Amino acid sequence: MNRKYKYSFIALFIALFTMQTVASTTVSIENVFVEPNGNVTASIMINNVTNLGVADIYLTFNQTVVHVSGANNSDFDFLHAVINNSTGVARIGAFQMSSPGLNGNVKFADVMMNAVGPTGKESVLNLTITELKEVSTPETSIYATVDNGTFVIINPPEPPTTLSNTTGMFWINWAWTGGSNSDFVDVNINGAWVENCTKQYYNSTYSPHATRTISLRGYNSSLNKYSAYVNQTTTIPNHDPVAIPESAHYHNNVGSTYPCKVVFNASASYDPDGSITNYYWDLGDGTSGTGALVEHIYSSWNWNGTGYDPFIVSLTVTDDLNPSIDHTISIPVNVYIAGDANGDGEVDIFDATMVGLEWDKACESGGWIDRSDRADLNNDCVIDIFDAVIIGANWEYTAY
Ligand SMILES: [Ca+2]
Ligand SMILES: [Ca+2]
Ligand SMILES: [Ca+2]
Ligand SMILES: [Ca+2]
Repeated sequence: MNRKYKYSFIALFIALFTMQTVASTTVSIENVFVEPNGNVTASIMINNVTNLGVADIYLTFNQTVVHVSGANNSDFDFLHAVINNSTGVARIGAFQMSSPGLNGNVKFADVMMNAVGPTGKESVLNLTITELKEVSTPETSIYATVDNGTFVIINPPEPPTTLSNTTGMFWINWAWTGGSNSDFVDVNINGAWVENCTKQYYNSTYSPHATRTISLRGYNSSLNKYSAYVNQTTTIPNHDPVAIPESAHYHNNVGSTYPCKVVFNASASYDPDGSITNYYWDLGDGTSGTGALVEHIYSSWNWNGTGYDPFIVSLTVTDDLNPSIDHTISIPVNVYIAGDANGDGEVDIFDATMVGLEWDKACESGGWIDRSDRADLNNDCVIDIFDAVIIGANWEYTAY
């Protein structure tokens, strides 16, 4: 490459490089959104400028939509605006009186505007450059492109509607319908922000019986404005305890002369969202007891003429919240006369046979069936000579 071509190449390279990196000067006004009858300020910017000394710019607008009330906050030493809202023109002039020229991104003016049209209307904010010149002698014009803006009248955001909730034992789910003109809903729980969302629900887990207040408001990003809050307070309700009465002995015998003690056990009962604080047993024969474990000896039986009627034993459990919730479950408990294993109202060979068939069975053996319970006349959880003795001692006794 000879010297001449070499320098031409360098010059071309510098020219291309300069074109790529130095953006042209632009005069722009931002898009603005405003509520009906609202006020807003939009900035006219002169960007990427060098040694700027004078600017004379027309802003034209639809005067049925927007009026201009003034212009201020210029980076220039001097600013003056002539506004005609009946024709929709604002002429704004500015210059540097004594200071050097402005460089970079220059704020020409903040333009204050009022919405005079109805919601949904908009107006182009049209810029026309009459004069844009450097501080120099002679004056040098600056070439610039224009970027117009839009003035839009929109309604403010509305709060969400139809706010409702459902609860489980450990959760609350709120659901709603988003209000109009909202870009998202701002979700707060007990006054603390949790999220901004476009979905129409919020789920969260809480401890049982928790009380939470949800506060929602809509947000419109064009107006940078929130709606009023809509609030709802929810308490997860108390859930019922579960009474579970159990006994190893559903077939019992009168125990006033020959021993037969029943043990009722409520310890499998539970409260799914708390604890059991009280156990009450109605033992069905006019007596009662309290506690998870209750022992009782029946001294009477119900003979209805043809057979025994069971005693109805009721367990009521109470949970730990105030107000508490009770839950009651009843179980039938058979009580026969001493020695009556098969429950036919007579003490005879059939009872002795049943004891014989179940001989040596024990409560924990795994072979403890309904018939074993019947044969265990003294409820000591084993079928042995002491049960046989009770039959012998009551031989031919009847329940009637
Ligand atoms: Ca409960
Ligand atoms: Ca019998
Ligand atoms: Ca028994
Ligand atoms: Ca026994």
